[in-house]
Amino acid sequence: MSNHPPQIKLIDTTLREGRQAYPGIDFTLSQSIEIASLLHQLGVDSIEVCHPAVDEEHHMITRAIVDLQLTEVITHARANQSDIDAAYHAGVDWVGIFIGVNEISRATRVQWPIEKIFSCIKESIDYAKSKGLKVRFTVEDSSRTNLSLLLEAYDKAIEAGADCICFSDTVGIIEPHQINKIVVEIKKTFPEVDLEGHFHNDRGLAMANSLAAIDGGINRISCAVNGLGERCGITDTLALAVNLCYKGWRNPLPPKLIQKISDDVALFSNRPVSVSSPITGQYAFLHTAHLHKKAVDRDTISYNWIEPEFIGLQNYG
Ligand code: HCA
Ligand code: CU
Repeated sequence: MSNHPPQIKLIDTTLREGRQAYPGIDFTLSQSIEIASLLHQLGVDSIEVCHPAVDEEHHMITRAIVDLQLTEVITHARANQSDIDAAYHAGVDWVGIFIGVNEISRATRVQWPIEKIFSCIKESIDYAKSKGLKVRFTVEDSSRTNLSLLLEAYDKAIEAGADCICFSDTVGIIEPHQINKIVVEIKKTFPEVDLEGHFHNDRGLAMANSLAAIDGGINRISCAVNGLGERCGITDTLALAVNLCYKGWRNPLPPKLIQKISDDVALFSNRPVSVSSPITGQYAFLHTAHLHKKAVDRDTISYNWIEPEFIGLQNYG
């Protein structure tokens, strides 16, 4: 890696992956607008919203977020024309096209031979590009995909004009040392391309994998407020942003905004944040033992990894 600090883009998918956190979760239009506006104030680089082909509500919310003109908007589409049309009609800048290529995907999802999947990758990206969309191409279940097959799929996508490729740890199975090596390999093969990582938290490793991927050269991380997402969720946008500030890779975040956006998303999703959650948990900077309290009174850094004021907290114990 070069000596320059990495420039990491935060691709917040609270309004797409977060909407999949459990059956029945639903952000209303006004809640979606509120979340998108706060994400913009927080400085995320891209807002991922819905899957417009699903239904009229997804379409309407995507369109409304686009119309706010806050920042780049990306929406989800399967690798077919009608999903891409739905994304296009919602007015987004980017479409995130995803498909799996490994045996598990072929047995349980599309059930096509690999050659047909490859032509589908090419045709769908060609089509999206012909509509003037920017394309992120994700290999679903990248972690359980043999590296040469993964690189072949990315190669087809890049050849067809994909603007970004995405490694997805769909089932949250990869470990930090593994993702680091894979990212190095992908960057060696495609040094110029933007590379995103999407890490699920099933083994509690989403944040560690995100940091290890950044260390390997990835430049975009998919994340969601309060870590919302299917099953155990994905990398938490707020904790990631603070980690990046701590490492000197992002500017400090606007004070108080972190707590506000976390509280709003917790309320709208009906999913309270655990009191011991990093950064946003009520006890993240609380001290109990007498020894700890005394030391913190002398200097807050004695028992904290960062100054609580760094993230705009005034009230802590
Ligand atoms: C999904 C799967 C996905 C896709 C990620 C992406 C995953 O919800 O359909 O498109 O970048 O975890 O692989 O969220
Ligand atoms: Cu996911």
